[in-house]
Amino acid sequence: MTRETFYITTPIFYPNGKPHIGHAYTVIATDALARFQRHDGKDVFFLTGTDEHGLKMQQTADKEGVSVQDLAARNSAIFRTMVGAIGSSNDQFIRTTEERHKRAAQAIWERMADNGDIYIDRYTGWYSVRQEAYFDESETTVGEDGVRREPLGSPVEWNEEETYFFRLSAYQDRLLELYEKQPDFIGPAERRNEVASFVKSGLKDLSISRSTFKWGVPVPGDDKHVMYVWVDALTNYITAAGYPDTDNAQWRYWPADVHVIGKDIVRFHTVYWPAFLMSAGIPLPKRVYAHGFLFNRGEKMSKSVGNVVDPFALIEHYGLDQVRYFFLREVPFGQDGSYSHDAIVNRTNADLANDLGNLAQRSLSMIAKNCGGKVPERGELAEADTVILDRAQKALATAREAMIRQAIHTALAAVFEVVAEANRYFAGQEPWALRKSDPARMETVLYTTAEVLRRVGILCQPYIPGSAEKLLDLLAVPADKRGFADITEAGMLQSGTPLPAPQPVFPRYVEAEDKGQGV
Ligand code: ME8
Repeated sequence: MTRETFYITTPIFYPNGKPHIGHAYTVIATDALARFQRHDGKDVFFLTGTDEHGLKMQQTADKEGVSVQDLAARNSAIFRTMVGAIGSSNDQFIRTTEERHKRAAQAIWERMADNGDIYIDRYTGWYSVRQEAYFDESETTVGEDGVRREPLGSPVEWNEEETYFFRLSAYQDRLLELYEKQPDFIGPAERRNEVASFVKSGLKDLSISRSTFKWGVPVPGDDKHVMYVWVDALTNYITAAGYPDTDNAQWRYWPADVHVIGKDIVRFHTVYWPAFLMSAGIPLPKRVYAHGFLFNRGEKMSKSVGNVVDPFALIEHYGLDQVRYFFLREVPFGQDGSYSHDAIVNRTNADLANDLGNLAQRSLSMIAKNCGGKVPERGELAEADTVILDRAQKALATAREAMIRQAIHTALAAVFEVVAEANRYFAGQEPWALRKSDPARMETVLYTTAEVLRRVGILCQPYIPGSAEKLLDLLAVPADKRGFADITEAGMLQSGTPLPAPQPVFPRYVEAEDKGQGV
């Protein structure tokens, strides 16, 4: 039987500098979404990578006195290491300087040209190198320092050259129809409204080539020009799916189920990208989801303020699953969020060390001491037992519904509500008191707790994969019995199965002089 496919992407990042926590955040969240669908039995393809062309890359290389190829290779390697360090389960890491990508970008260009949507003309206008985007004069303002800036604050410079244009204006109606007929195409809903009103206000044709520098994919048939970096960048999503070889098995993943992006690049993904695809006759992605921005103690991260957080340092300091858990649980996905040392410590100590960690530690040590280190005997289940077991089962349905609309925090909250409830169950049943009065009942209570932990462990895998694995190992759950499909009666723990010696799963974060006040 062929499994349902699920294709999910992150943006590809500019390797003009080192990765920061904002990049790591996007990858962590996308990884949780990808892992969720894998555990749910889908044939998942998860893509991330680096966007290596464009003027910004060229200018950074010139400033650093290195070749742009070397700059791209050096920083792309750091992004790749960062992606590994945050536990990303991406299936590919694409670089836009790869040969296969040049082929795909030239192929989509040719399809758009064949469709009559590309023409050459003179371009005059304002360009922001930082955004790699053109702005209408009416969108720019001149500051007190005499510098003209675009709405997000980066300087723009006057640009005048002969370029190729894409007939974006011809797609206005089809784009509006897309947002109307497929309301899920853009999430969250407020982003869809912004995009729709932008498109309604009128679309101009888009300049899609540059001839003043060489660092890009050559325009087919005119190598005086390189493609505008966004034409090439967006195409990465189909390159990795095998384009233009659409009879290749890899093409089964296209169209993508969701492009996860930050809110800064919504216009590129929901206006330009679908218009390019419509022009080239390629199916559109099913959804684009824009998350919010992270702020350091409420302040915007910026190199000049000096509060850009290095993801490697954060993981080193707090632990990988602690960092993943914090960002996924604390920040409602789609909204802006803030982080600080205290918030990370409070959240992870309360939920991971106290709630989940203590429950696992207390119940598993009791089992080791009182049940011969084996899964306890399951006697007849009382109502309290079935209630908590059912809750753990129902959390799966809640998580499924939430994850398909990228409400990661809602899914995770549902799992941790079960943990809180299981703590109340454990305290209320007092298995330590039953040890003498009713040992059979004690075994059933410990069995139920262990089975709830098995379900919670399976459900936690997308978010805190390392710790979930540790927990499932402590419960002797076989590696091939950890899918969501195993959260059933049939998958329940078998009484008498030997268990390994219990170990703590989540260390508590303790303030130490030498650890400092953190990152
Ligand atoms: O835009 N908070 O690359 P980029 C949260 N190459 N997320 C943040 C963030 C923050 N403070 N800062 C950055 C590009 N991000 C293009 C994309 S895609 C075909 C081409 C994340 O290196 C967020 O996902 O500037 C944002 O969209 C992305 O990094 C921008 O990365």
